Amino acid sequence: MSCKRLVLILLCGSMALTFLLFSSISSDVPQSARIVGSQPDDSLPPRPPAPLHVSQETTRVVISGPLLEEPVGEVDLKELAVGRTPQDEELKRDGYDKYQFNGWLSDKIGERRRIPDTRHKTCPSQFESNLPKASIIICFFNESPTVLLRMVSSILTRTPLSMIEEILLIDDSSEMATAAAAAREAIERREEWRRAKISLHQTPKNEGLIRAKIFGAKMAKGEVLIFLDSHCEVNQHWIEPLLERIKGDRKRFVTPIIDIIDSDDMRYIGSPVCYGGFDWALTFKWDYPPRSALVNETFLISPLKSPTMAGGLFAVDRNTFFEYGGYDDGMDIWGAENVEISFRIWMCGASLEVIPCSRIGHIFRRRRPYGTNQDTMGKNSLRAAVVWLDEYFPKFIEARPHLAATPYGDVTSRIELRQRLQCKPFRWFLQTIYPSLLPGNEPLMTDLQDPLVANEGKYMIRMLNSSLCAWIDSSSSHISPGSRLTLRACTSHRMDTWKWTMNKELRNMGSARMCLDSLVNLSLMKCHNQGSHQEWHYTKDGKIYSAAAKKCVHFSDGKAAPAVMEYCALATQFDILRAQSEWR
Ligand code: UD2
Ligand code: MN
Repeated sequence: MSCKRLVLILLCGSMALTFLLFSSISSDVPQSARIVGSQPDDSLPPRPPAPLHVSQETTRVVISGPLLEEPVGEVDLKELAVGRTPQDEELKRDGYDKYQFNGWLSDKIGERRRIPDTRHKTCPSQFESNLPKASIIICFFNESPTVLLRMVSSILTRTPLSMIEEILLIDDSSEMATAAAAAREAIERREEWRRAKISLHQTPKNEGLIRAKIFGAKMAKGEVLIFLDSHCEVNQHWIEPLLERIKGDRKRFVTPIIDIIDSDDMRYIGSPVCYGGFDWALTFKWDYPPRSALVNETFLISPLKSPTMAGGLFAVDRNTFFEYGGYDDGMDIWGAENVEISFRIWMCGASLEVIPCSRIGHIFRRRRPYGTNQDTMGKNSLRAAVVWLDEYFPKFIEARPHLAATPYGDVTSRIELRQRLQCKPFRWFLQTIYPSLLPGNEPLMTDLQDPLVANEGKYMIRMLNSSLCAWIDSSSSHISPGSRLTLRACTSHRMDTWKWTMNKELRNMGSARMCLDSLVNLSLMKCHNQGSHQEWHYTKDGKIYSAAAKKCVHFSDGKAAPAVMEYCALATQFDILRAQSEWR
């Protein structure tokens, strides 16, 4: 899923407060998860168990509160991230090797933490009563034990018990036994785990995440199934809006907004509102709503139809899931099942939505730490293409020519499923649900017609006392996400020219859909129209400041190296000049 890099961004603002480890909890934490760098305060009295909210709407007493109380105080991530000994450095490398994220830091954070509430301020806090109960299914393979424990704690802290039927932890026959061992121990020793009916199961052999999810779904008893990746933390009221939408219509598949847990510093960062798309290679991508849609604030809290889903996190009525064909069990390890289920949902008469007021953080990693020697994504997407693309199949082969002769196994039962459900043609899907992929329609240029943007000034960004300007270093004339900000002698070329929009974005004129973004390496990302890491301020002393990153744009080495984010006191100064462009 290439979306992970794109799943851009929003705020983060974590003030360092004291890190409190509840003695009642830490006593059960495996050694590896104990705090090493900072001093846990053992003198704190044990905390009382979380009070349960008892409502008496009916004659029955309904226990509806979460099982654990919100942790007090925030973790000082910066402090924890400091490695003090050579051993720390080795453990850090080891963490990355095993998990492709900072597993060492996760161990130091421990089992519970506060995270910022990233929901829009107008998201509701009152919900319908009698929401259906969910089986939460978490499949894992070689997961970090502390990441998994923290995830389960986040669920126990932010989910009313009355909405949890059970939590199924599915160990997909991991090579490393540590996460399963930590889960087993927690189930044995912790009352909350038993009260939430948490159980651990193992597939007979490593099946890959698709068959592991089917394995979990088949044993689930809840009215609703909720699938989650094993490296998530759920946010305030994440579950209620999902269950409400399913209660309102049993044929809705619903997904939260996937916030970002930074794989290096473990910060929890809100994501902008966006929905799923794809390209002809059947690779998932994120699409952002046009600015015109954002004028109305209710847009940011209303359910949004989404052509595809990212795959990892969604909720659906259990019967609907199976009626609509679950997953294709001929798909291996990783990839494309999310796009396949999305086509199936829409074409066969169900619907798929993003629910902006439900937020779950997920660790997006640069690479997967498993199965990297086989292209299962290729084979899986070929299966999806054969079953669903109809006359558009050649478009897929054009995008993935090397798959033309790849064996993809037997898809008879999936074609029969399509016939049995009387699903609509792919042409209908394109015309009705995802027209931007139709020839002639791409790319979505709605923003360019936006009158706000049209009237905004175009500028050159020149380093103070120099004739060097910031531009986008791109070897071809094509600008792509990830292109870095660099200096060169000022010209009036498009790529040296920036539109500083009303939203305070810096849109590069080489591609007006690309914005300067401070989240990853100070590079260009698709504009998401929602400020945050794409919001830039010009300070009185000539610095270009990102409030989301709390840092400024800096060129440490003149023309030689791309820009980085730096503390503003140390950052480069610029003149902002009106562009004298000879083009329109
Ligand atoms: C995304 C999805 C993921 C899946 C995938 C495409 C999100 C946040 N994640 O990739 O759920 O749809 O796209 O296939 O949208 N796992 C197993 N057995 C294995 C390998 C992995 O159970 O053999 C687990 C793994 O531990 C994790 C989950 O499956 O909990 C998803 O795997 P991932 O995190 O590597 O996938 P991700 O987030 O890159
Ligand atoms: Mn994942």
